Amino acid sequence: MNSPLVGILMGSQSDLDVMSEASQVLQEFGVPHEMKVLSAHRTPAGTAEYAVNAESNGLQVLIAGAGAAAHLAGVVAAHTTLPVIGVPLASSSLLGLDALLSTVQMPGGIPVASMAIGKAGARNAALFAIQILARKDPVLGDKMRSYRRSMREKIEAIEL
Ligand code: RP5
Repeated sequence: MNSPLVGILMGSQSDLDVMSEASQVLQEFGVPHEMKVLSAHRTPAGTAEYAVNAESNGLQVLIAGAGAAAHLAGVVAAHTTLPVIGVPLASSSLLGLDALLSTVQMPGGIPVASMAIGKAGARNAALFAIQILARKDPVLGDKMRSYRRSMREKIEAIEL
């Protein structure tokens, strides 16, 4: 097994169902990745350690999904200069709006690329990570073009 290029982090095991969407996409594209439960507030030291060592461990992009007052992506981004993609999750009574604002409203200086709430966001996080990796990997670029082509062809084939 090749060493992981993408790290998928989530704040709780209860986030796994949604964040597995990102893993599935990376699997489809043949991108080696790893998944970890790391919480910005429950395991702050472990989260910081993972982020600090991510680049030297060979990771190139990090995806962080969390719900409620979702500070995971921002905390991870504070500890690395790797690109960090945040996925807001609908795990509280505010249905993800809280997590969306927490993820997207990073103060200037430490960017987090925020995706949509939930499964669409998890899927897009993986696709965005692949687009980043594809800048240096022409085979991955070809796979992304073919993925787009197949989406287009499915729509064009619809006869009403
Ligand atoms: C966040 O709190 C997690 O990312 C999760 O979405 C939410 C609830 O976590 P649990 O109480 O289910 O562990 O930190």
